[in-house]
Amino acid sequence: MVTGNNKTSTREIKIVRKVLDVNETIAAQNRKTFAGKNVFVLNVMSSPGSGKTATLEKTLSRIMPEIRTAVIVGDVCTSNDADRLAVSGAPVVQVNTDAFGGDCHLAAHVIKTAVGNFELEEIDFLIVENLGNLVCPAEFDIGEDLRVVVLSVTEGEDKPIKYPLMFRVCDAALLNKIDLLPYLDYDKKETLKNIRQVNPNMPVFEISAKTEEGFEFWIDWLKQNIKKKIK
Ligand SMILES: Nc1nc2c(ncn2[C@@H]2O[C@H](COP(=O)(O)OP(=O)(O)OP(=O)(O)O)[C@@H](O)[C@H]2O)c(=O)[nH]1
Ligand SMILES: [Mg+2]
Repeated sequence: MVTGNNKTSTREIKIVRKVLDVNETIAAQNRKTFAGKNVFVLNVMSSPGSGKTATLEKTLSRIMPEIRTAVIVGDVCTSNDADRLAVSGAPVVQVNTDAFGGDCHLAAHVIKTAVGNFELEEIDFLIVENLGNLVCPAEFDIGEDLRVVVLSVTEGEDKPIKYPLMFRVCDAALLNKIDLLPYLDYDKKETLKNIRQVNPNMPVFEISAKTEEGFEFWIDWLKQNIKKKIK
């Protein structure tokens, strides 16, 4: 449904465009900075609670200390996720968007500021755990090299076709919580069909962040991508 007069709509669209244009400019600067310092950047996105932090806890334990990794994690409030991820020994910066209006995503300028907390020369790999949201984070380039979406089996089969942009912009999907499959009425084939409808060539890794089933394939793929950039 469209409400309001045309003038209002035009103004709103122009403002949104300007915000995204500014974001693109800063994202390009970030990308240049990361390339200059030889840092590979991963943006992890999903709806709230699908298992981003749990997946990253297990991922960090498999790649560190071989790959020198740092993490930026975004939430509206709390440092819960930073506390969990810091157990790995990786330097972690928590961003709380409550301080600037409760944004539902991490924008490029926020990443630019947060990165100032790290010595980039001492890092090969930067992981960004975005805010739990299947819409906004997909619209904001942060200067990353790789994007993954975590989708848990408890979210239903239709999320890829309800929130197609997220699945269009990501390079891979992690289908998480597969340890719960025996207890659910869940049609995995239908989910995979819906992912393929939006992004036909997207790799899908079926994983459990609880049991670590399927992690070897996800970690191999991730390492291959990191090694393409980091010499
Ligand atoms: N059974 C099962 N539970 C999981 C799995 N992965 C995550 N969980 C649980 O799901 C809940 C949410 O996990 P988180 O890792 O906090 O999810 P998140 O996506 O980081 O959540 P936000 O950062 O709040 O968006 C926790 O209770 C986890 O223990 C899994 O593979 N299997
Ligand atoms: Mg989390």
